[in-house]
Amino acid sequence: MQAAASEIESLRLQIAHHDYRYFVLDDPEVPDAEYDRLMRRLRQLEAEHPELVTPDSPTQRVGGRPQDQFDEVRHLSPMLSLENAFSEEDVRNFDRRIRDRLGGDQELIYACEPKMDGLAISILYEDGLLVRAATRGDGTTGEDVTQNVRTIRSVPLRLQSRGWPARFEARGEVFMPVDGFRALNAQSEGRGDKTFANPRNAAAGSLRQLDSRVTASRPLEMIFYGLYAPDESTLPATHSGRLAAMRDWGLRPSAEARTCVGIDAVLQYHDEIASRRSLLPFQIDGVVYKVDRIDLQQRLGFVSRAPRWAVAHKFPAEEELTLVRGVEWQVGRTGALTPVARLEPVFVGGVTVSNATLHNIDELRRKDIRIGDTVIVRRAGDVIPEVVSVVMDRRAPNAKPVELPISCPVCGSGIERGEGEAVARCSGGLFCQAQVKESLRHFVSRKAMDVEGLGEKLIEQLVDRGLVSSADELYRLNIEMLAGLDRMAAKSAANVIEALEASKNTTLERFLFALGIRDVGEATARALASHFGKLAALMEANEEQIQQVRDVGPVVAGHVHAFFAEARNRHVIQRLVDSGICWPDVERPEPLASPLTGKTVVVTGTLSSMSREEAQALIRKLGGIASSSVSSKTDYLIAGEKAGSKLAKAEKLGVTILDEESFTRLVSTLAPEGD
Ligand code: 9MJ
Repeated sequence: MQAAASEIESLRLQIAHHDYRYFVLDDPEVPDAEYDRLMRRLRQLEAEHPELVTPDSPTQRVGGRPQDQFDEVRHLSPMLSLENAFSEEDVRNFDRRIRDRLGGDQELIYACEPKMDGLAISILYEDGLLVRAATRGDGTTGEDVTQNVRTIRSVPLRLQSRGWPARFEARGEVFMPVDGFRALNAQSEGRGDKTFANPRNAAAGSLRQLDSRVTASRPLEMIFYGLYAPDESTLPATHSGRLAAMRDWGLRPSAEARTCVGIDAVLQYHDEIASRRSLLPFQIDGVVYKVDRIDLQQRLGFVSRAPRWAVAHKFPAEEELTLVRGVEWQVGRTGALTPVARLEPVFVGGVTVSNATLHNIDELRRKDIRIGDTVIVRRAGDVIPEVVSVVMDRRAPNAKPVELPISCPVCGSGIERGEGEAVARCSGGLFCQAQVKESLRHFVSRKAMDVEGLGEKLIEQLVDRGLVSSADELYRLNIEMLAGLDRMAAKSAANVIEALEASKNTTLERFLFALGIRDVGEATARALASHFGKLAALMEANEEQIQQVRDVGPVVAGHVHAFFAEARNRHVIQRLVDSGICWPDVERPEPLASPLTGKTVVVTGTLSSMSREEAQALIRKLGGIASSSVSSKTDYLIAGEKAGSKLAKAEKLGVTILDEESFTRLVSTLAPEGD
């Protein structure tokens, strides 16, 4: 019994220490497996000795039965709110005001920290043990959410023993990191449950659970930024000192907290955090500045509930409400129809937004966006604005559902939608002016043929006036044809012609990318160019041969093959080449002469020395064709562990079968070192 008690105590101390290393220092000492082993042992001992279980044991985070309601709690001292500043000027005024009040002309030291966008929580610790946790409520009384806060693993149930006051409240923000929020929503969506509009709502919803087992399943975290003890004299004399003390005790402050001397340094801190805002793993809605010295804080005092010594410098909101005025369909280069919401202009994320992409019809249906709806619009960092969700409470009875058009809004051709595909497409091809314009824009873009000065407006005019309907016709333009267009002086016309001329010297990969073959981005264009070396070789290749290119699967190979099979495309390519477009030969390592040269090889089962993909890459390097299905054309089958139906089929067809050892022996004598 005595032995069990002391082992239990030792395990709890070790676990608390590892929690501290992991959550506070972000520097774990042991692998997860060791931590899990300690927890398992503790659970086992506690099961054998239930009388030794105490509430601060790490096994006791999830409480007993669900509660009926949350009790009211009175905070030891009121929980404060913060005054807001929205501009540099507001912040400078704040600094001037308090310096005037303090009557000195010295620069002040400010403690600066991100303003977490979560829920303010106050936790009462007595003799180092978590005894109570409460929401802010009206500032004086809040709701008792102890059972739920106990489930948050970055909140210690027992403090590291390092000189904390016998009784104090630690204050901070409970929040849900963005990754956890996304995963939670994906899970809910998979189950057909309702999703949360943002991490803040998700954190609030998770803390408001009457069943703490639900809260325990949510990825909540807590960051601490305040301390209140009945006896102030026991606490450090600065805010930054208090954050450091809390960190020592196991209460994690923000890793971004800094002190700044003077308001210029404070504003610099603001800009620095603002520029990293979208990279942080959690959402923040501003930065908070606090006079660092507590004696000065006390001299400054409060106006109603807000301290004079602190201010929240808010970032422009990343989410705002606005109205959907209409939904239009844009036709892309490959005919894909993208619904775009026309919005009542709204200032969000630092810019005025009046359009937002709705991606595709499925997304539009899933979010159930209707014309006339009030929606949440989000713009974070440099990301394209998006409609997050509809505010259903505000839906008007006459809100109009959006339908996929039956014909292309630009050319009137039929709309096609492949089985199981999210994207609907205009079937008009190059008959559709929208597709022509988009493909020309792509053709001349920087990473494609890089024709400087040939912008969207000019392409629009060229197509609308019937001067150009395919890429090859760009190279038949002359100065006279251009000079007649709107806003086209003789000089700029000459520049465009010159840029077109200059673009003729290109590379095969740029040319392939410029053609705008479906699913062929820069990387695939590069892979195709280096694999085939010559345009003619690619144009004559069959699908199986195209699939031999690194990272090209059957779908892309199908698109590439279909593109070159189309007479109109071959014609355009011929004319482009005739107009003088050229590129240097692609340097390509000659495939080694090997027993696999020209042979069709299938890999099946699990290989111990490499993955199946690696084996296929080796086969290609040795001049073989890596195929995925066994047929009478298969020359070799490489069979690893647990080979199944392919092995059986190969045996039946009399295909030569190599085991892993024979295969590795073969390639080790032939494959050059490295890649
Ligand atoms: C947040 N939300 O991150 C305060 N806050 O200080 C920080 N909130 C605060 N400080 C006094 N970092 C009242 C509220």
